[in-house]
Amino acid sequence: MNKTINKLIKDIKSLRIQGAHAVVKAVLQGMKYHSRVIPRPRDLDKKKWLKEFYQVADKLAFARPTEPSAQNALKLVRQQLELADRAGSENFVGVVNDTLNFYEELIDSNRAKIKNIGYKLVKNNQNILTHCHSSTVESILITAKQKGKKFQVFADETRPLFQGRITARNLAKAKIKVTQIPDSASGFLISEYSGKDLMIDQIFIGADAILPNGSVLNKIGSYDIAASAYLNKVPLYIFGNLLKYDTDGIIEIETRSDKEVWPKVPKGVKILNFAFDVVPPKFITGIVTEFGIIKPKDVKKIIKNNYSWMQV
Ligand code: RUB
Repeated sequence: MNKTINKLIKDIKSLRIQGAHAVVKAVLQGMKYHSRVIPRPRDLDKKKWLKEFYQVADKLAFARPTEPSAQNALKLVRQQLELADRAGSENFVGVVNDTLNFYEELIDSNRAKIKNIGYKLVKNNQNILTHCHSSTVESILITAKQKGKKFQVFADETRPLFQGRITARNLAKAKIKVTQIPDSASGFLISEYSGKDLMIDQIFIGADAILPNGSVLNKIGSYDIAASAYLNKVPLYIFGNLLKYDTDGIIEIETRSDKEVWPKVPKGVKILNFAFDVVPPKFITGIVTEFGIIKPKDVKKIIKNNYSWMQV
């Protein structure tokens, strides 16, 4: 495989590129680049070109298995290539690039819509808890700050790879009052036992995958936070565009290397290192999407009305 693509896949797998948004953007760049470096279909047999393209495109789209947004991009490209092929076109490179540019513009415009809707949820003097590093949540909080809202954020560390530090650092840079807490402190802060000053008013987390039944996959630890939120009647909002929809609802939850948890694990100790977990619909107050703040039960219908191509 080409060196550039190899490096890209390595960066995605190692989390040098992390978060669904950054991952899908990198995958789109990789697919476009690859379509340009394989010899043109007229020099190569068309079938051979497609085979070469899909071999690498698949690897890119599934570099993180729990990222349907990247996989949906490939689905759309596949549909467009099939149409072009049937119409006798040889301009496969053009089709790949146009389709992925369209998809990328959709991601960007969805993000702008979510930002506009989302920052209004932030109220003055609130304590907001977030988990891991979601660039979508981060953009909401920064926008709220820019709009003059006064609030503070508690960001958990997110072991084992500490993506919560990225969040804390970026929010501090944006002059948002931010406190980093160990993951094990989240439940306590969500509960009333933490006291009036510390108790969390709202929880904002991102999404990697949104399933047909309205449940959401996000960084491991989301379930615990969501369950505490439900128990204490603290609103939990998920921020994510519906291109993260997983049509099958049986998406694989990525498990990662033992070494991330304990580099020199003693003999006889087993490690279990899930990258993500599932937040069930009943724990979710609302999913902030490009189509507004929706209820989990409405996800499927909204996909059918707006992104019907996903289900083909
Ligand atoms: C990151 C994570 C983020 C979502 C959404 O996990 O769970 O909450 O990907 O991110 P990891 P975004 O660090 O394992 O990639 O809002 O940027 O799409």
